[in-house]
Amino acid sequence: MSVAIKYLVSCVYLSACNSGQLPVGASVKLSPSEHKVATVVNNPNEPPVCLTDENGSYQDLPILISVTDTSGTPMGNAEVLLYSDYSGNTFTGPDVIQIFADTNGNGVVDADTELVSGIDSDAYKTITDQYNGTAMVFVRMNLTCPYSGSLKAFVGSSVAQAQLEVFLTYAVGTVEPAGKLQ
Ligand SMILES: [Ca+2]
Repeated sequence: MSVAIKYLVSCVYLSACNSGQLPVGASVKLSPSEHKVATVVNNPNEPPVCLTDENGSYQDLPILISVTDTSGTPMGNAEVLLYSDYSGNTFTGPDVIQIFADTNGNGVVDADTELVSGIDSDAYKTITDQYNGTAMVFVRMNLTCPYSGSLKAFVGSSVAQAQLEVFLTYAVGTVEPAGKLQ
């Protein structure tokens, strides 16, 4: 049996011969690449603290991951590694940014079963769709305190970041303190 035929036969059994074999020059992109949210301070004398319990507020943001080859063609079956700042598995303080995988495909976060950035979570890996070269995750941004962090995606030697920020604004009629709260 020739080498070529052996390769074809093994492909039949493995079904995804190109998975994990990225050509040099694969490129990853995150959309949106930036998201900033204002949180209102009603009493400037009480700096906000991060609330991660049921009293906290949050926003869920879908982020599209796209992988292309050197000619810009969508690349399917590419493995993407995802990390976030201030998550349970990357930070010792309150996990104000959480990554969720919509594993049941209903288009929204199911917090009890879809968290992939918890304190015990391994680094999250996802695979791009074989036809359009994309994948999607949700980030849950806690809105109770200010921070600036990012979601980072790695594919081979390519890195993309989505900047995620919550900043303070002061309610009308309040006097902004002289020092910056952040
Ligand atoms: Ca879901």
